Amino acid sequence: MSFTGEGVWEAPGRVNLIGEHTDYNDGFVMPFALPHTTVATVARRDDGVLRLTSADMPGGAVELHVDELAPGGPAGWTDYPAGVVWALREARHAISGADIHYESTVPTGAGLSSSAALEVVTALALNDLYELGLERWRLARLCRRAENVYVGAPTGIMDQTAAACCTEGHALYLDTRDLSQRQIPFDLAAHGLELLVVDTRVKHSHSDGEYGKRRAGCEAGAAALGVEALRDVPYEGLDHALARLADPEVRPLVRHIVTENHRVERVIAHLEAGEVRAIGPVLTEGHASLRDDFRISCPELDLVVESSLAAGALGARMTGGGFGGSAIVLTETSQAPTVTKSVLAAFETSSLQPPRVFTAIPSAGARRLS
Ligand code: GAF
Repeated sequence: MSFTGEGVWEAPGRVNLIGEHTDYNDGFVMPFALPHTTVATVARRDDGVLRLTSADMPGGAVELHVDELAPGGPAGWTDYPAGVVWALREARHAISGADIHYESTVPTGAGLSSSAALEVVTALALNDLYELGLERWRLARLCRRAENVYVGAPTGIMDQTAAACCTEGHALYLDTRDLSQRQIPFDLAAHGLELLVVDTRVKHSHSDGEYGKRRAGCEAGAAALGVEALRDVPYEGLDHALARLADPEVRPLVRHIVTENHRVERVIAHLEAGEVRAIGPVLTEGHASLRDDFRISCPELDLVVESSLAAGALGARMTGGGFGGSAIVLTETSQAPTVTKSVLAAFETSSLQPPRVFTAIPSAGARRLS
């Protein structure tokens, strides 16, 4: 640490329980925050300098001038906080500089939204220090703009909203069209259940371009069907909609989005009825749809799903953007060691590096610590 900040803030990583790739289709998502967080120690500056350091990144301090920030700058971890400052200033908030030091326990490259944690902790700290008075959903929107325009990643708004708005013991049901939200109680331990996160520790190199292609395919589907977004295709009208789509590449993308939105609603209904075990098969169905229709799984993620189900897990699916990263596994707490052993053994048999397995505890969203 090279300075004493005016305050300390943190923002979490997330897993998504259900609702994958629906967020850029105006659809529904259901993430919850992990206890893993990015902590930022922050002090204001009035000389126009943004000085960034990280305990986790080599290379020492990076100094940028806030009035020179522009999309297309140097690629690297500092793009995320710099993008947030750029987005705040673009929205006419007078940020005149800051010293920020980061330390993070959010695994990077694991599909657990370490970049959104970095963005949101920066936005929240500057919101407080500069007394901007922006609501959390607005901060999430600015962070998404930083990611889309400054960083250049065409993501939706799920991850930033999860980091900004999740609350302890809940999953966040978010309608990504109007950003309305509901906190859904999600206390698996009280039901004798556990949700494991299995980080495969692989990231397939084509992931970035493929995300954009899926997004473009969904937009082509919406245009062909004459709707604003695929969210507007009703589940009951899916067969009719599919019959109207000429492009065989687009059809399965549309089927995934429409069925996935329906799966979010089914999961909510089960949770609200106290039928927590019943969400397992819905999660597994979601994985099959991501694997076969959206085609963003990979052998390692499929192996987690197959080996955990074979050992008695109630449901399993990949989570996040895909092509590597993490899967989630719902299991009876009593079965968790057997399920974990089965997954580890399957990876060993396939000569893959051992995945990292931990229990997901629904945790707090971004907050000021001191
Ligand atoms: C990534 C993106 F950042 C999110 O916006 C979302 O689309 C997700 O992939 C897939 O559901 O995490």
